[in-house]
Amino acid sequence: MTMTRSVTIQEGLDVYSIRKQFPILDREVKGRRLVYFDNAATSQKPQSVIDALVNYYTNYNANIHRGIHTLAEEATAAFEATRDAARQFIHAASREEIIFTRGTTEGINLVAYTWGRQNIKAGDEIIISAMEHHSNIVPWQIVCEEKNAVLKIIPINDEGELLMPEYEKMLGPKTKLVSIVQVSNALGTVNPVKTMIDAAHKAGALVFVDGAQSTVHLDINVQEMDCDFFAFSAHKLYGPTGVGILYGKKHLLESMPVFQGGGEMIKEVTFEKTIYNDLPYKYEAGTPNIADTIAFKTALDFIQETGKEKIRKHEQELLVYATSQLEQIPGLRIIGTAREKTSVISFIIDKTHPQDIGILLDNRGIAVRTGHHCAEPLMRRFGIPGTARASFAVYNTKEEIDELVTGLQKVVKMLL
Ligand code: C6P
Repeated sequence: MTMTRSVTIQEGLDVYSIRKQFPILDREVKGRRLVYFDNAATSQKPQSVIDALVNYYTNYNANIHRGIHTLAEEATAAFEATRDAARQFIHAASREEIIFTRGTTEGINLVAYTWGRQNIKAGDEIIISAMEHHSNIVPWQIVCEEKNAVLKIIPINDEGELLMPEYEKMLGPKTKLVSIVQVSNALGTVNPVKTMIDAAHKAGALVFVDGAQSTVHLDINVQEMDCDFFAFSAHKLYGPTGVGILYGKKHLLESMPVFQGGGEMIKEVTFEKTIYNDLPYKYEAGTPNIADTIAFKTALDFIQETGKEKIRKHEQELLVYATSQLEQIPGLRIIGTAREKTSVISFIIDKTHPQDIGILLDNRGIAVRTGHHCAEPLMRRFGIPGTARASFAVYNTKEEIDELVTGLQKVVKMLL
């Protein structure tokens, strides 16, 4: 793969120098330079994030909030600095509203098992959509089964957009919660969450926003959005795996029962009674993922320094370019053609199984995800077993998209 600076500097974003910050992009796969288009599954990590992990383990590895020795103080300060950075990143009102989790999945489960179990009663309704990830289906199904409540599904059109009039009709006095994905992982659709939240609040329901795919692409302001809960994962934002954030409005987090019991989430324990800790520690039982949480701040710094607006422009250019190129491949159909999309292209090719596409592309060093993308009901809605999905990040280039197109042309020749 040859790259010249003239074609890789787009709209003020120097992709060439950004790529240099990601060591993995230099590796070869099957004898070719890696083309990584599986960013919606997890993004690659810049050297600064890898260095932050090594620095913690090399210089100040210690448990946090417990010790008074120097290492413990340094580790605690670095860990809590990530909470402040995350608060700022999503514009939460206070650091007490920022709960560290293992990821989006744990954030949704935490609210389902605490708020859900406390507040959902027989006959109540929880609304989700046809494009949810399993993480935003199964926890609510569990609550509904347990409480004899009803799970309602907002339908979508063939472009992969929510049918908003249907949603508005569903809202009513029985609606207790709307849990909605802001950006679909399988389609790239950006949902109108602000409008949905306003409508849900008018009906007296709370709203959980699954921000797993949106937080890396869109500006997130939870106060303006007015969502009640918001969850995302660090590993999709150039950060480490095993760390996520659950945001919740303070009064809700205060009123909810605890999730897990153990160290850190308590103020005082006797055999008769335990007094729980204040927010945010109330929901953070046990030793957390200290190293990865600390390194997550470095990932947020990387995004801020690069500039979210620049990143977004670059990714949108890639999306537009890739869409126009892929549309020319005979037999290829894009699944998810919403007017508002992030840089995700799901596609199928006539008479070809998505998995075969994935294997043949991998043979050319190109990583895409294939399958149902943990959104089986969505695949069923489109009547397909799955798709191949190319998802773009800040370090991807048009030249890489050209490689994908060449690879797909070969796939089509070979398989049809
Ligand atoms: N989607 C994908 O390839 P975790 O695994 O907890 O970090 O994130 C779960 C999750 C929740 N909601 C949405 C919309 C998601 O996209 C994901 C993760 C990955 O699409 C892995 S299945």
